[in-house]
Amino acid sequence: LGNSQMGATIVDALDTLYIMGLHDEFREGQEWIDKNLDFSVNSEVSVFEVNIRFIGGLLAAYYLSGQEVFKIKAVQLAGKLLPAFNTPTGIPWAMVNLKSGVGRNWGWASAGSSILAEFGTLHMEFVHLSYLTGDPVYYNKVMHIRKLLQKMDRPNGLYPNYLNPRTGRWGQHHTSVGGLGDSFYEYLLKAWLMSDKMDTEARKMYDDAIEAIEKHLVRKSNGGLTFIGEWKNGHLERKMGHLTCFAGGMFALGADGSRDDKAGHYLQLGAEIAHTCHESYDRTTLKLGPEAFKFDGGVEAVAVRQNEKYYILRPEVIETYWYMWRFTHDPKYRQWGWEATQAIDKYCRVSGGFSGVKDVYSSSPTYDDVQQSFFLAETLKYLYLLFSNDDLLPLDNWVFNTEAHPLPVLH
Ligand code: DMJ
Repeated sequence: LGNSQMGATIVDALDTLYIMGLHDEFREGQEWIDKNLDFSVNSEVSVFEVNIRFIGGLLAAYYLSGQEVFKIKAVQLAGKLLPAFNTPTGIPWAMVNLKSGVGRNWGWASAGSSILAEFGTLHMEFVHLSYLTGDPVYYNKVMHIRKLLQKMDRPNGLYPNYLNPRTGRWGQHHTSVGGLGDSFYEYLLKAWLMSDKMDTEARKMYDDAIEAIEKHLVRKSNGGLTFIGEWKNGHLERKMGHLTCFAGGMFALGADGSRDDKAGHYLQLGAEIAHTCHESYDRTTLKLGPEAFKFDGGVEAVAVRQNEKYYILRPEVIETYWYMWRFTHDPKYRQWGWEATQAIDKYCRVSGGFSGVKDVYSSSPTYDDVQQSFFLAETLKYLYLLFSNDDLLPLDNWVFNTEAHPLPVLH
């Protein structure tokens, strides 16, 4: 999140404080933002991360509390991101310097490509920015991205994770519902929901995308666990990331309104993904899920490589429990959420907060000494909602951005 003091944890946690009724702490955060949050810094930031954590966080805080300062800061910050769209195609750079406006991409991303989950996860926030300011510039930027994607051929109907912003061509043919792809699919569905189901173009793109995903990426393991693998140049890698576990909730959220009235099917698919992800937690020593797990050569829902055994306080599995709870009220989802709560409290709590752990299979785990801002924005919020009544942020009126910041449906 850049090399200057941006206060990510304060901004990301604001709406969680508000929802939990921690109003004194919320006011302290507001005061800090009012006095200290300054975006004219010489810092290179990720357009995607700043959008989902800062703009999403500020917009949600504004909608919940009505305090103008949050709206003003969100709009100021969005203005600083706009130079990232100055590319030959209008597909934004991954990174932008907040002061100079100079953008660039990562060299590792298929020879300097932009990433699907990054440029495809701006829509909700940008639509709200145009709605709040009356300035179409934000809306036009994200609709331009959509139009460009619609015109492109997709190998096997799948969206590759990389797109070159200079040439407008796909990079490496790698498709995933986990990292690099994930929230692009989520935002197609949520664009439709957020528009009060008027944006049928987004719904169609979502339906087309998940049909191809189900055909090519969703499989059942020998032990009967449904998983979502990764597609790499025509080959299916039988590995699923913790990040991919959000898809259980997405399938459930998209069940209503699905093509050919397959609501029951998608709710069932959501339940199967939730079950698989719960197994990935249950098969560890700490009862916390690894970053990635395999379904290969007798291995089922277990991490194989040492560098995939960590848990960094991620929310996706709990997010899926919460959506499944809202749609089914099956008590097992609260039970699973409680198991995760106890494990986090037991193994991740440290004197200054909570920390990620390096190996969920070790009985004496070491800490990574980081409390990710999404722990307060997402993990604790979804847990809180899981044990709250459905009338707290009803899904008919609110759509959560990919960082769990609730934005109102635009009726
Ligand atoms: C969060 O910043 C968001 O949920 C994002 O979509 C994916 N990664 C993290 C949480 O794991």
